[in-house]
Amino acid sequence: MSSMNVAETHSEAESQALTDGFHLVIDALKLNDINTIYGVPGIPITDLGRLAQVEGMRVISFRHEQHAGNAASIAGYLTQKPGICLTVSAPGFLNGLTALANATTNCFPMILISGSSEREIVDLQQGDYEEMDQLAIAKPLCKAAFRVLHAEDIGIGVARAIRAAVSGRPGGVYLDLPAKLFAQTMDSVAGQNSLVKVVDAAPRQLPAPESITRALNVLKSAKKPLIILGKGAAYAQVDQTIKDFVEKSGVPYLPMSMAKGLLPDDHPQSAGAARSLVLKEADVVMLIGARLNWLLSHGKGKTWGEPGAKKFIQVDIEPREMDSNVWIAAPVVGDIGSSLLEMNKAMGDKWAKPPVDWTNAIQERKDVNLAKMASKLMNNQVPMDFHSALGALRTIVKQRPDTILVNEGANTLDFARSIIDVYKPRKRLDVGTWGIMGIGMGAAIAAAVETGERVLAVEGDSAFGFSGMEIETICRYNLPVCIVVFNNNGIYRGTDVNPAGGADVAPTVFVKDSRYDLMMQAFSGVGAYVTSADELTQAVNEALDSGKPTLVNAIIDENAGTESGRIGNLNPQSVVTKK
Ligand code: ADP
Ligand code: TZD
Ligand code: MG
Repeated sequence: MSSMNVAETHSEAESQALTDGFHLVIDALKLNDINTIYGVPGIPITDLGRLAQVEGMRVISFRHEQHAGNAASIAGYLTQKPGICLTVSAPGFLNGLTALANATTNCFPMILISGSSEREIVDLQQGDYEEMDQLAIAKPLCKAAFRVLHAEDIGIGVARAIRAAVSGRPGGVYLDLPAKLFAQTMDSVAGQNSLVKVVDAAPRQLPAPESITRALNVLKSAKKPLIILGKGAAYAQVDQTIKDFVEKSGVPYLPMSMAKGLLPDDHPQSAGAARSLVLKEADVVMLIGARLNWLLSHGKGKTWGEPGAKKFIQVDIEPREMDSNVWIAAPVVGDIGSSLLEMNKAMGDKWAKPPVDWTNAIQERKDVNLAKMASKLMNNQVPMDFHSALGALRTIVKQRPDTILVNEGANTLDFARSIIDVYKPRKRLDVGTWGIMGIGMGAAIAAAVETGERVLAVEGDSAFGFSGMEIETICRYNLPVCIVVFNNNGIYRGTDVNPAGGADVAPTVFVKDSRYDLMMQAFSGVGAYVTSADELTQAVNEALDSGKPTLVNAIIDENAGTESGRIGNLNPQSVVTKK
């Protein structure tokens, strides 16, 4: 009888097998093919990271949450699955929040999952460990924010977060998981049944047929048409459809910085090297996954020539983007894949190419500008200027078109954007819509982790500093990242002096000749110090051959840069005359 009892108790325990909040979060993510977490451990999520590793997830642990968040957002951009950033309460959450807001601004899908303190204490403001009403603070800074209080709701909470992040215009989502949730238990079968595998998380959005006809009529009427491709077009991963459309139409196109490579930058229809001409002169401009924000001077003003002389066509998934800055004559609201597919069909095989006057004028301008640039690129002077250093990197990227280029800084950004050609889609990651410094190492890490490709991060010395400590993360995971720091001793240039003549240096100036290469060596990475284009070429090629974490400290003439790179015009002028 006693043995009988033992057996019964045993089977009862089996049928009562339990799961908990930790496991349900991990199972919910894995069920939706999310297999990587970027984060920083601590109370209450340390065990979540450990258990995620046990369950076969890749957990990339950073030195600061902002960079983990930037990595998650770039993972989202590259894969169309929301990147996951995992943070601790209040301060960790706030560190991640910048990245969440930046992701939302850039239309990148990510989910910031943050542990939080006890609701009862937080809501009475009784001073809990890392107390903060995180949900309320996140809400205005992201696309959607949710909190899960009960283990049986984890599946639904994760599903809602995924849908909110990737459907329609993608963006950042906040998921608040209070400490108590993780230890809550429930029957494991019921737990598994509570999970949701999201079906069709980002449904196609078919454009209205009349919007397609309207758009093509406007395009057909153009004498000087122009297409502008934005990073929404790169995100959409419909590369062939876009190429077909651009080539069928014969219309010159301009890629926004992260759309470079959707068609190779040396494509005959690229108007990249005649940017000011085409923006000013075009009579019909078709925007595909690009917004008329500050990066395009809001579609008006001097850049755009004669006021009211242009008609705009805009293809975007977000209806409210239309008319946000100027009148859109032909809005096409739909996903880019479906919209361009319809247009390709409707254009047939006899679509008339744009007038040759227009395409010839563009070609002439391109030839002049490219010749002007070419003469500056090839020289081996010491110290390097931006052109000689970038000329070397331009050649390397041409030889290695699969390399993912990460780029931030002011002059370092602006020069690299126009000098380094990109040959394949989603191979250029940069400061995005905000022009934010600090995306560098997070983007580089995510690019390496998500694609397995070599990564070349071209960084201003100031830009690098924002996320520089993550080189330890790069070394720890042995990622094939080569960082080139454009060391010009400061922000924009290294020559400013304190106008008051005091002991402090000017606000834009750093320690002269800083040895960023030695930082890398401190973590057993490869550090190189180079002063000429030839040395730079050699160091970067070695890094990309070996795949070893490398930092190349590239000495750039400290006089070479200009204030704010190419956006100095955005600096307000002081109206108070100095005494
Ligand atoms: P850029 O900075 O390169 O000009 P933006 O970030 O300003 O690009 O614009 C990207 C646009 O692409 C956003 O308006 C977004 O709504 C849109 N978008 C993103 N994904 C898609 C998609 N799959 N289909 C259509 N539009 C999209
Ligand atoms: N802080 C953040 C988060 N983003 C910013 N864009 C800035 C500050 C302001 N800023 C720029 O816009 S560029 C830049 C800063 C600090 C650095 C430029 O210096 P650099 O590049 O060394 O990176 P160059 O090549 O010297 O111009
Ligand atoms: Mg600098």
